[in-house]
Amino acid sequence: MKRISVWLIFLAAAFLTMSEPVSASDNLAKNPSFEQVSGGIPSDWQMNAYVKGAEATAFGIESADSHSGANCAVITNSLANDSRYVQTIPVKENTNYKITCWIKTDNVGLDNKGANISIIGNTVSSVDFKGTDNSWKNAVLYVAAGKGVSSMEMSLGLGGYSSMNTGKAYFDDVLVEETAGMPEGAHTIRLSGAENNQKTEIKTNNTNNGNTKSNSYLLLIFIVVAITLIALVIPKDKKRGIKTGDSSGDGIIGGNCGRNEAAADVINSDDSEYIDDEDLI
Ligand SMILES: [Ca+2]
Repeated sequence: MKRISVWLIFLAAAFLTMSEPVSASDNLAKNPSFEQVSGGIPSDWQMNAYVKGAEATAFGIESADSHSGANCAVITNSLANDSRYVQTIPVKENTNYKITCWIKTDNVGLDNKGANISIIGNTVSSVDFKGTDNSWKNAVLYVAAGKGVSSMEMSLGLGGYSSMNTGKAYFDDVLVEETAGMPEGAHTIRLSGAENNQKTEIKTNNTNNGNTKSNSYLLLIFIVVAITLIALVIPKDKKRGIKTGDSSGDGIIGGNCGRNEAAADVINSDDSEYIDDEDLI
């Protein structure tokens, strides 16, 4: 029984170790705190604006007073514009997601759409922040991914469709995670229909999830088989020890004779059990 206990502890520890990375990757956003920067631009984020050109909008990274870490992302609309950072997020169909982001604003126009979270192709957004507010505020947007939806184009923007705006907006610490339910009255977007965009990326992501699940199933099967084998082998060892001791005195650990006996047990376990019982009588 001692050996079984040791094996069970070892296998349980191995299972827990393999399971841990799944819960560690809950945030689906890449570079969510804008700490990875390449050429002054945050990695893994795309930038676009309705009015093109640096005279209309400047994108960049600032290090003073970020919400966390060294950096936050900034959009400055010198001319009225609908401008944004965009990242493609792979999603599973019929699954709900919660997106949150910390935002602050500087001299954003009060009459049009302020700084917000949205999904490209939808006019609904999170609450939008305007005016000048040096304290970080949390914006929240829920997304219900319906049947056939495999990705969403998440946007952190200043201004919106037919509601272009001026001013400066700061973004930091984006969190995209699956959620079980969506609160009544929350800002919510419902995505539906098959989307063909980002097929390759989604496929890779789904495959990874599949592999993780397959690994867990394989490990469970391995544990069950291992426990069964241990449970079968230990009683046989005990019986063999009694039998061998009665007839030859060789013991369980022996030469070819011992191995042949073990092989016979495997080939015809029913007969072996019968003979063992007779011997014991
Ligand atoms: Ca940061």
